[in-house]
Amino acid sequence: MTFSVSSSSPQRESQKDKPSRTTRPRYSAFMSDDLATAAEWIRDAKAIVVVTGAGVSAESTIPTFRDAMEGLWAEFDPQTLATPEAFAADPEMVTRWYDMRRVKCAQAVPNAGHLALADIEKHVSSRGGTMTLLTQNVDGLHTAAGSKNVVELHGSLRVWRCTKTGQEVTPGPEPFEEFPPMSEAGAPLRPSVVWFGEMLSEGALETAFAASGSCDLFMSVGTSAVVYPAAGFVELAKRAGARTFEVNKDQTPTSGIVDLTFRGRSGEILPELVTRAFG
Ligand code: BJW
Repeated sequence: MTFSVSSSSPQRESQKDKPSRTTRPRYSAFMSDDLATAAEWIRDAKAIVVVTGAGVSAESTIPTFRDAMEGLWAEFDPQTLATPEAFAADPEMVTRWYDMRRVKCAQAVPNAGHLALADIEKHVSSRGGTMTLLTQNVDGLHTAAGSKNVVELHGSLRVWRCTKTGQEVTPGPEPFEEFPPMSEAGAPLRPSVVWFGEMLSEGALETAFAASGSCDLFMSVGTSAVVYPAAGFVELAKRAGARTFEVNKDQTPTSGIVDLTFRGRSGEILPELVTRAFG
C-alpha cells in the first residue's frame, strides 16, 4: 500500500511519487495520526456527505473522464465531446464514444473503494445517522457496491433517452449496431448524462445543496474538482462548519480547502479508514 497524507503541508507533497521498496505502508506515525483522526471523524459523524469522481472507478478499470481518450479517441478533447453542440454536429461520433464507454462500464465491477463507502453508509445508518453520496460518475458502480443514498449528479450512462419524446430506455450490455442508435419514435437516442452547459436535475441539485450545507463531515474522493456545481459543495460544507477531507492520487483545487488530504488511491485509503473507524 502506498499512500501519504497531508494537512496542507507542501513538503509532504514531495513524497507523492517515491517508489515503495517494501509492501509496508509508507505513512509515518504522524500520517497515521491523521488517518486515525479522519477515522474518528467518520465514527462520530451524524451526517456525512461524500462527493465522488472518476478516480473512484479507476481501480475498476474504467479510465477517468480526463484519461478516457485512448486509441482512436486519443486526438479528441473529452471536454469538447461531452457537449450538446458536439452531439448536434456529429451524433455518430459522440454516440460511438459513449457506447464504447457504456460497454466498458457494463463489464466493470465495484472495487474496494466503492465497497468501503457502502460500508460507511451502513455503519452510519445503523447508528441513526445519514450519508449522502453525491457522485459525478455515470457508471452505476456505487449502487452496484450496495450504497443506497446515491445521487447521480451527472446522470447515467446505462440509460439513454429519445431526443424527440424524452422517453428513457436501458439498452442491453452489447454494443449498439447503429450510430446514433434510434428510438421507437424514429429519433436519435442520446445518453442520459449531463453535458457541459446543461442543467443538473432539480432534485439532484436540491439534495446536494441541502446535504452539503448541513453535514458535519464532507469527503471529496477521486475528483479533479474542476467541474461545477459539484466542485463547489466542499466550500459550502466548510462554511457550514463541517470537517472536510480529500482522497486523491494528485493535488486538486480542493486540496487547499480541506482540513486533511490523503494522497493515494481511494481503493486503498478508504478501506483503511473503514478498518480504523469500525474495526
Ligand atoms: C484517483 C485515482 C484513484 C485517479 N484514487 N483518486 C462556475 C464556474 C465556472 C464554470 C461553471 C460554473 N458553473 C457551471 C459552470 C460551467 C460548467 C463547468 O463546471 N465548467 C468547468 C469546466 C469550468 N458546468 C456545467 O456546465 C454544469 N452545468 C451547469 O452548471 O448548468 C448551469 C450553467 C451552465 C453554464 C454556465 C453556468 C451555469 C454541467 C456539468 C456536467 C459535467 N458533465 C461531465 C460529463 C458527464 C458525462 C460523461 O461522463 O461523459 O461529467 S464532464 C466530466 O467532468 C464528467 C465528470 O463527472 C466531471 C468531473 O470529472 P471527474 O470525475 O473529477 O474526473 P477527472 O477525470 O477530471 O478526474 C479524476 C480524478 O481522479 C483526478 O483528480 C485523479 O487524480 C483522481 N484519481 N485515479 C483516487 N485510484
